[in-house]
Amino acid sequence: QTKTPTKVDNMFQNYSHSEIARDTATIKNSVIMHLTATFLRTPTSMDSGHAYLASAFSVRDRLLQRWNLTNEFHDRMKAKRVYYMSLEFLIGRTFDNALLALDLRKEYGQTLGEVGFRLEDIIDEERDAALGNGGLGRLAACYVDSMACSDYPGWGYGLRYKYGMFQQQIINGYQVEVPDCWLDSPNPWEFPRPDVTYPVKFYGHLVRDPNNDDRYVWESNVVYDAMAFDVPVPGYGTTNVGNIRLWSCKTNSLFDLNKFNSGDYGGATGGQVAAQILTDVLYPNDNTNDGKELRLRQEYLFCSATLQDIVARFKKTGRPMSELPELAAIQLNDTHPTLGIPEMMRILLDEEEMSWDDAWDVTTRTFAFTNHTILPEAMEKWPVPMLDKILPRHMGIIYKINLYFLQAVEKRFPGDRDLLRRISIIEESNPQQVRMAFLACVGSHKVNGVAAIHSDIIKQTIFKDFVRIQGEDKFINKTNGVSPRRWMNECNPDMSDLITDVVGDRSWVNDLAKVKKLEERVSDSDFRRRWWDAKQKNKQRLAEYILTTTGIQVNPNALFDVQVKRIHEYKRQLMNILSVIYRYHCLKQMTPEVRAKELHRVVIFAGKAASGYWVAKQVIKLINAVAEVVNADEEIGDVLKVVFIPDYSVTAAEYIIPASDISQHISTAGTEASGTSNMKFVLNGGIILGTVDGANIEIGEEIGEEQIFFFGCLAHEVEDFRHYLRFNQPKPDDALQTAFDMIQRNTFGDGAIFQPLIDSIVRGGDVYLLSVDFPSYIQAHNAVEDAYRNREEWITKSILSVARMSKFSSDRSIQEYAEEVWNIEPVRVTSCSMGI
Ligand code: CJB
Repeated sequence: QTKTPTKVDNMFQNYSHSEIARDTATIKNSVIMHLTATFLRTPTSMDSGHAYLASAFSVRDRLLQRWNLTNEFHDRMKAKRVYYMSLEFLIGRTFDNALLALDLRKEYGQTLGEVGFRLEDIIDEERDAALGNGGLGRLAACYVDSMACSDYPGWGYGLRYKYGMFQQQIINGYQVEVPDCWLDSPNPWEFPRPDVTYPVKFYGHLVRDPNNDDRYVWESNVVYDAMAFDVPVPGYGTTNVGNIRLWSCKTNSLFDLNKFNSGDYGGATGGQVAAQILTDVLYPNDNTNDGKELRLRQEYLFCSATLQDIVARFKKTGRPMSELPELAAIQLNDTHPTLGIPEMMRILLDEEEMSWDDAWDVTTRTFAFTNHTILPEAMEKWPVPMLDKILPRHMGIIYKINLYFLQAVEKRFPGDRDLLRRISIIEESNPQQVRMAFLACVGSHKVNGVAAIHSDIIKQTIFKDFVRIQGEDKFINKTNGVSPRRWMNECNPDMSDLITDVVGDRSWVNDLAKVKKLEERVSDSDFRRRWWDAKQKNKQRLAEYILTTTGIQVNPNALFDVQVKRIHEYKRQLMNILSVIYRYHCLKQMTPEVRAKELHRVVIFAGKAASGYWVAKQVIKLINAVAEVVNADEEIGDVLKVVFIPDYSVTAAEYIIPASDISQHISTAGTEASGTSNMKFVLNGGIILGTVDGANIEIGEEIGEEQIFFFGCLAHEVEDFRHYLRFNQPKPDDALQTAFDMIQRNTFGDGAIFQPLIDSIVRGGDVYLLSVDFPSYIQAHNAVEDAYRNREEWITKSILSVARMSKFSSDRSIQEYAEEVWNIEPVRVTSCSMGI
């Protein structure tokens, strides 16, 4: 269908045809324009902070032009969109990413050079957008990146936390949390949209429609406004620009002038404070649920604003609500946005006046749900009284969803009371609890895990009954992936240039299958040397980073052995540091001559512990205590160094990951749903030392078992070991016992403070099976050393690994979701395909 162009269309067409200016004169003008007009500075008074801001705003202008085109185009094409709902987006920095996507890095480097700055220093001025805890939030960021780069019409939806993930300082070896005031300086990467604001209600009471049992009016005086901020997501190699829409609570209308006039200044602003708190801070919990009322309100504010926005956009098409699933797919990133399901039902029933059955049909065809963990402590449950008080309408809807679901099950499996109790969305505890994973499952047409083993495990455990009731086909696997843009091209320029040489151009960045070509060069000695040199350069860069952040000098020629991730008992950083203690012991036993022949090793840790997670914080203290003693031991010198890099972040990861020789992914089998840093390390030529868990397994399948060091018990053995250890004392082997003894003999300061860590193994049932896996872990370490000593063999492993890793691009994951879950197609935006 074509329509007669209007004047406005013609204007837009001209605008859309205007290509992004690339000449340095224009770029320089735009930087100076922002410097002077946006920041009231002059070129002579420009510092690097303002050089960053002015450059970033000038890049943003170019992105926004494409952003407008993309969204206008998708609207015109009536493209089906996917909405990725996530309480977390761990974006990191955007400037360098945008420069690479727009292919303007060289031009900006030159422009900045002309006014006396190095691009690298300017890039370093940017603060991370750390709106997430760890893997789950970073996955969301990689997924919107892939949607943008693969031309899928998709948006992320999230919250604009005023304080992101806390900054971690290490004081006296302990973690100290400092608020992350990331919005203190101007943020070029967000675009406020005061016109996109929705009211979100809380509390109140319900008035039933006298003519319809399924319809209510929800009356409440507690209404907050959620306002949109759009974060552009640069597509690489395409004009498509994606979007993350983040909600922030607006407080202006909540100022109480009457109270102010009567002198009650606190009261006048009280409403504002209460509202603002909703989007103030990211809960710093990874893989745990602490059930706080404020978190529930956060989740609802997010879901309500998002659903209202999606419905409003759909209604602009003029199509009946029953067709919503043809234009919108909604993916729930874990259970955190599950209230979207009852919220959708509320809108369809109470506002759109649909029947229950029609509304339920639309809802279940629109939503799909990703589970990211089976750890019991992470399962979201909300007490019924709390939900009922805050969201009375939703509680009623959830009851009814549950009632109809249980009735249907009872019909198919008559008389199975135990089955009904097991699958009920309402847990019959005191108080009753709403099981969010079950609600998400019942309200979705597809449920997926994030790696093959994890998807199998959820079918055998939490969703076992649901598989029987709802059919195998509903439960699928979507193995995670990571963005090659950020996690190769951006963070590892030297290796990326090498790959580009082999492939012939840089198209592998959007089509990772092309890295397969590296295999052809595995015997090319010149190529192998350059491959090794690139890794050495990255190690040198990390050594400098370590020196600046910790003051510790490390030798870049040593083996870099890295474990960076959230600190959690199931990830077993404790097992790692205990093995370091044992290594230290062994080194101390050697004569200087023997010791001199030992492989030099730098053991690098980084990661944050949730503020309330005492055990995890003690592990950080132990690592730092060991580091202090080992690093100061002159006898040991460079043979062993231990480093805890503070304040792990996306940006820190971009320094650390390309520099690893070996990285550790050593969760107890069956506990790490997937892991994604394992993929990043291998994509950067590092080798994995890991358990048979999560995506490690599929990585091993892809790259070949010679390229990965596996150890430890298998997932199906875990239950038996745990059962045994509940009733029997664990039997630490000599190595583990030696590590305990050293701690208890106060080798690393007062051993008493670490006794609870030892007790968690010897008295607490050793839930994470450290005593079981320790012997094979030590053996695996020895195998790693032997392999690393053979440099040629090691280089071969490294090249072959990267060559065989294309499965782990998030582009592959997103394509699978698009085809099997969302039913959406790529829509390539070209300026001349505007169809005007
Ligand atoms: N994950 O980061 C989190 N937070 C949670 O609350 C639950 C799970 C992680 O999600 C990643 C992305 O799927 C997984 O790779 C990782 O194994 C899992 O722990």
